[in-house]
Amino acid sequence: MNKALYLMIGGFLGAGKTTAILKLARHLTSRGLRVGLITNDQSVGLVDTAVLSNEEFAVEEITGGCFCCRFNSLVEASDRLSQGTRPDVFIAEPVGSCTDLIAAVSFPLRKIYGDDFRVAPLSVLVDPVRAERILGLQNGNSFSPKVRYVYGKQLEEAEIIVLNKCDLLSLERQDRLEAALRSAYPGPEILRVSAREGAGLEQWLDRLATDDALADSAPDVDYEIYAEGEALLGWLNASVLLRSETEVDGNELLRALAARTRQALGDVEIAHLKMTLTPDEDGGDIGVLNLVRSDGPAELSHSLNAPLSSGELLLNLRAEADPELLRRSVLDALAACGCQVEIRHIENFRPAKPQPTYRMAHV
Ligand SMILES: Nc1nc2c(ncn2[C@@H]2O[C@H](COP(=O)(O)OP(=O)(O)OP(=O)(O)O)[C@@H](O)[C@H]2O)c(=O)[nH]1
Ligand SMILES: [Mg+2]
Repeated sequence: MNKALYLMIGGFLGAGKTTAILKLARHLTSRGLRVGLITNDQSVGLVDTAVLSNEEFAVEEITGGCFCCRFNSLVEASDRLSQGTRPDVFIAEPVGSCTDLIAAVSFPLRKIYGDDFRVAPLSVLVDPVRAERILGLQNGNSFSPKVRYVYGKQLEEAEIIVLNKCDLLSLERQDRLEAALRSAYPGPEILRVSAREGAGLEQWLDRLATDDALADSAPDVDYEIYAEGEALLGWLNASVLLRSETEVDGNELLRALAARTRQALGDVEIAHLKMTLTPDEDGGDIGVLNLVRSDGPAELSHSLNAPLSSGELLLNLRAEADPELLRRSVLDALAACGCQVEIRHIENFRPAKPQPTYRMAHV
């Protein structure tokens, strides 16, 4: 029996992992392969799961901690997918504030489950505008040093750096950013893609399908700094029922919620605000809004086709701020949205210190 291919698509919050996974999954399906997707978060109510399930791919989610800290859940999720769809290719999206994936996930998978899976090189996606700011190539809001430590560690352990969203940058800016990345992180190959436009995906997928994981040792990570950096990011997940006497434009509703949340957060740096709105009435329609930095545009990556009178809103917010401020900002925005609001679940917290199930510095 052929081994299943295991792809892990990492990268910081908002880099475009879910978008890329969706596109890769479509490519693989069109090549006649079965795919199984695995999402991950510290808490429940995941926008990513809603987005990926909407396309009817088999999706398992791991909540309550990252892959590293819930390694056995990752393997169980893969088993469940195997029993159902029997995927030829698994694609796993780790939490965007997570690092040390080589030591805590890739190596244990290779060492313990090497007979079941062929583990592909770890791809780390990069949002170019975020990266330009972190590398000092452009001015603009960014994160504090310990959050940037986590960001840097993600790139240091990358086996392939995937410069995503190239549609946003001129060729000149792409060249400058690639040179800066190459100088700071000389090891990995750098690919340029636009997950949204589909550019460069075939080439990336070919690399993933043909190359085995390359690393034989993992970078050192200072878990104290990593834990502090991750905990500087406030986390909020909410699941809300919205109802209105008259039909409303769900796309405008999402835009208004994003605008009010951003305004209430003041000068806090947003890592990712993402929402889905799923109407009760209609099968298959979904609205998805993303905001990946405080001064960035709020983007409807998926628009609703028709107005709605009731639906479920999932809202996930990650920003460098006190989680209580996140909660107040989101509740204020909901209170002003003009709909009846029934909160089914809301949770705000700082991620706990990561404690990996395994940590193998070498394989
Ligand atoms: N312009 C452009 N936008 C993109 C591209 N890929 C993703 N995006 C946008 O980036 C935003 C974030 O995308 P996601 O795929 O949700 O990012 P993510 O890395 O999964 O985010 P987290 O799961 O929160 O870490 C969305 O608005 C996407 O539409 C791209 O190639 N070009
Ligand atoms: Mg995602």
